[in-house]
Formats: sequence, structure tokens, C-alpha cells
Amino acid sequence: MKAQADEFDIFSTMGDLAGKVEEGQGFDILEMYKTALTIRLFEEKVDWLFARGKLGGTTHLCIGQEAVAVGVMEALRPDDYIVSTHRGHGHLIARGAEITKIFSELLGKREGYCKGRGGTQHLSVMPLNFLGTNGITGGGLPIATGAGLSIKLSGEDRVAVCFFGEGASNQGTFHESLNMASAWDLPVVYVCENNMYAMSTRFTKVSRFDDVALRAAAFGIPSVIVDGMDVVKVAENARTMVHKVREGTGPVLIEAKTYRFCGHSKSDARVYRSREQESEWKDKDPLVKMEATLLEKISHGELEHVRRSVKSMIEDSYTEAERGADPDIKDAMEGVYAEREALIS
Ligand SMILES: Cc1ncc(C[n+]2csc(CCOP(=O)(O)OP(=O)(O)O)c2C)c(N)n1
Repeated sequence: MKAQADEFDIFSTMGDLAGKVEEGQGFDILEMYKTALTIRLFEEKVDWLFARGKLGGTTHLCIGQEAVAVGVMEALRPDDYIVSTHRGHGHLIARGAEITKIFSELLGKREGYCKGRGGTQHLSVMPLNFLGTNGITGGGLPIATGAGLSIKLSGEDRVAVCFFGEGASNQGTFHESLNMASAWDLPVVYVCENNMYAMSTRFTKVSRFDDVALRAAAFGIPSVIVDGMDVVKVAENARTMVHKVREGTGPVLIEAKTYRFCGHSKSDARVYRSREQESEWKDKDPLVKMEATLLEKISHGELEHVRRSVKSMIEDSYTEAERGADPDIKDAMEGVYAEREALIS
């Protein structure tokens, strides 16, 4: 039987669930910090490489948003699906991808996850069930919904997680996907990284409301708004929501309020927002918060050791990736067409 609207508190979100998860389910802050730091230093290296013309095209950095990727991944199993966005390096790293192979992909090397053919915006890693970053705003929403449908048809208790920005919630794909997922009770966790700006457009200029979570109510989808600068709050809420979806009650939406410290992509003078606003958000830097928590347990020296080892791992990974093979012109058509035998069988 169909769920009725009054079964949901549809005009409000579920509130912050932090602290309501099972006792004893602690988080390893040091591990989460190492992952967040890896994302930060990877992105800084990518920024550096672009500035020196060592990487082509463009890229979208997630500096400032690391806690969302790390906190959500904490709640997932290896067999869950992930669908990412154009700002996807953090999701990929938090999922456990190898740094060298990501660098190789960005450099267009054969050793890259997609043999250097996907680059930053079309990067998928099937062994990690990472269905790809995506250059199309809102393009991941139907993909994740389809993954949710495949899980449901197989009768499995996996979930599909879909990252998207608040800007993508103005795309038709958002509304179509959430409606279908709700109508068919699909196991999808929609994670909105609300960093307030889609390129230069502030969300409140193109929406009556600040909160994307309110839109979930229109589809009868439970939602929660979390502080996306606090990794523990993200992780606790994600665990609760993922657990709910795994039980088969249909999709949920998590809205993480966050901020990208850098510009939208390369060459962004950030004239659409003030330096004061940037500095207020930088005061909420998720890594600084994690460091403060860690320093209650470990010494400054130990923390510095962690920083140095992550930094040298990033440098070594890049050096190794750079030594990789450039694509050969004779392989240009490889992977473009199916083999004739495969088509016939
Ligand atoms: C269908 C489509 N329209 C426009 C663009 C250009 N574009 C690239 S990123 C972006 C903004 C996306 O904003 P949001 O979804 O909030 O993600 P954020 O960049 O803030 O992480 C736009 C409009 C695109 N890539 N695809």
C-alpha cells in the first residue's frame, strides 16, 4: 500500500540526528582526519599543477567540503554504489581510491583508472562501485536512481549514494529522480552538498528557500540538514540515514551545509561573494576542527608526523604517476566499439 503524506512530517526535516546513533559506535577521528587531509593536500597539489600548466582542461576543487565526503563514506559498505559530481576528487579519495591512479587519470596516462580517457569529470572505478564523477550538473541523479532500482530488483540490502550540489536541485533530473525513487521505495541516499553557490549564482536568488531538504518533503522523502563542516555530525547522521534506507523504507535526503574555500573551477575571481563571508567559513575549517579534537589525544609532534607523511605520500604518488605512459595513437579507438564477437554472442 502507498504511504500517505501524513506518515511523514513532510513540512519539516528530521532535525539533527547527531548523538542519537547507537552507543559504542565510535568513530576513528585519526583515520577520518588522514583521509580529509589527503583530500585537502591532493586538491592543493592539483591546484598547483594547473597553475603551472602541467594539467590541462579544468578542474573543480572541493577544498573546504572534505568533511561531507569523509563523513558519508564512513557510513557505507564496500558493496554500496556511489555516484559523484564534477567536484568529485574528495568522494573518490574517501572511497579509498589510489592517489597515484587518480593523478595518472588527470595526467591522461594509461595507468589512470579510465586509461586517462575520463579525466577529472568522467572518472569511474567499478571495483569500488564508484559509478563516476560527472560533468553534467544533475547528471548523476538518474544514474544513482537507476542503481537504486537495480538493487531493489535484485532484492539486495545495498544502497546507492548520490552526491549533488544545491545548483543541481534546480535541474529536472532532481525532481524526476526523487519522484521515481519515492514512488518505488528505492534504496537511494541523496546527499546534497549545499555550498550556496552554483558557479556564481547564489541559491537564494533562484529558490524561495535556503534549504534543499524542504524539496524532499514534496516527494514524501525524509530528510536531515547537517553541519557539513563537522565530520562527526555528518558521519552520525549518515549512519542513521543509511541504516534506515538499508531497512527498505525508501530514499532519504541529507543536506550538508558547506562551503568551497576556492573558486568554482579555474579562473574564478569570486566577485559574487565577499572576502568577509569567505573568512567566516574558513573559521569553520573541518580539518582545523578535527585537529583540535585530535590534540586532546595526541601531541603536536604526532600530528605533525601525520601531516608530513600524508604530504610525502601525495608527492610520491604524483612523481610515480608522472612517470607513467602516455597514450599511443594506435589505441585511439580501443574501448570505443564493442568487439564483433561480443555483439554476436
Ligand atoms: C547541464 C549542465 N548545465 C550547466 C553546466 C555548467 N556548470 C558546471 S558546474 C555548474 C554549477 C553546479 O552547481 P552545484 O550543483 O551547486 O555544484 P557545485 O559546483 O556548487 O559543487 C554549472 C552550472 C553543466 N556542467 N551541465
